[in-house]
Amino acid sequence: SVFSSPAFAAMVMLTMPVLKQSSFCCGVPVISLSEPDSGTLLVRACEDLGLFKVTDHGIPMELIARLEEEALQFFALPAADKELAGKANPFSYGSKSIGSNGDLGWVEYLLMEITSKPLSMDFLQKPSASSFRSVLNEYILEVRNLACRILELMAQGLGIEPSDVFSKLVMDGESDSMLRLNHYPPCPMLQELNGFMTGFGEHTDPQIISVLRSNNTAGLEISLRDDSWVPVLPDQESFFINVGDSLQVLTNGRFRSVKHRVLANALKSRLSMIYFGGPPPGERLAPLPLLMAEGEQSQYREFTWCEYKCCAYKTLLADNRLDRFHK
Ligand code: GA4
Repeated sequence: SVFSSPAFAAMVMLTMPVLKQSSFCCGVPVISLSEPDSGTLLVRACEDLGLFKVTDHGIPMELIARLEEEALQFFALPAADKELAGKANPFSYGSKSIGSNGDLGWVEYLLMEITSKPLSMDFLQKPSASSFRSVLNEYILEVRNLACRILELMAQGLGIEPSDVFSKLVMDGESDSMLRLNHYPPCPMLQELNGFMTGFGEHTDPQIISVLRSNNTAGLEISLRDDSWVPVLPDQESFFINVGDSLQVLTNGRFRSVKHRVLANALKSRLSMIYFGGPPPGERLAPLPLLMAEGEQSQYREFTWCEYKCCAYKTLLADNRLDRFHK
C-alpha cells in the first residue's frame, strides 16, 4: 500500500515533529540533566507518573557515600543513644511511629528542618557528631541546588516565565524544607510470613518537590492511575524526583502528586535520604495564571502553605490531603 512505500515514509519523517522519548527503566522515565530537551521530558514525566529518575545530576558520589556512611553509623548506635537525638515531634529521631496520629512502619528515621542556617539540632552539636553535621550541611546545599535546577527546567519545559517561578519558592530564605534519612532494617520474619510488611505506608508528599536517593535495596513503589503498585528499581547513582501536592496545585492538577510507599525487605537494609522542598509558610498556593487556559477555573480553593501543612499533619499517611481543598 501507499503507507509502506519508502516515499511515504520519507514524507512522514520530514513533516512530523520528532518527539523525543525519554528512556524508561521498568516504567519509570529516566532523564539526563545534560540532555538539551530535559525540560520537555521532565514535564511529560510529571504529567504522566509524577515521578522520574534523574541522571547526570552533578552531585558528587563521594559526598553521597559519605552521608550514607555517617547515616548508617548513626542508625547502628544503641537504641538509647538514638533516642537521645530526640523524639520525633516532628523533628529528630523516630522509630516505627510516623507522624503523630498512629501510623506505624518498619522504619527508623531522622527528620531535620532546613532553614537558611546550618542544622542546629542538639545532638549534632556534640564534637563526636561534627563530621555527620558537616556532611549533612554540605548535602543539603547540593540537593537544594539540584531541586532548584529541576524546578527551573520544569518552568522552561512548560514555557512559562520567569524560569524561577517554582524554584524561588524552595530557594527562599524562609522556605519550609526538610531532610529525612530513613533506615529500613531487614525484616527476617517476612520470609516465613510469605507476605509483605509496610516500611513506610502509602502517601503523597505535601511539599513542592521531593528528591530521593537510596542505596541499592528495593522497596519503593508507586501507584499508577489504575491503583496498581509498581516497584521502582533502586539505583544508588541516580536521584528519584517526585511531584508533591503543592506542585500539583500550582499546575492546577496538570502535574501529579504521586502516591508511593516503601515495603520492607527480608534480608537487606534500605537507606534513603529525601529532601522535601517546600514553600515559605505564608506562601499562597494557587494555580499559576500563566498555566491556565482561557476560562479554566482553579480546581482548588486558595490556601497558604502553613494552612495546608497544619491540616496535613493532622491526617493519617494514607489520607488524601488535597481533597478538603478541592472546590
Ligand atoms: C510525608 C512526607 C514527609 O516524609 C513528611 C511526612 C510527615 C511526618 O513524617 O511527620 C507526615 C506525612 C509526611 C504526611 C501526613 C502526616 C505528616 C506524617 C503524617 C502522618 C515529613 C511530610 O512533610 O509529610
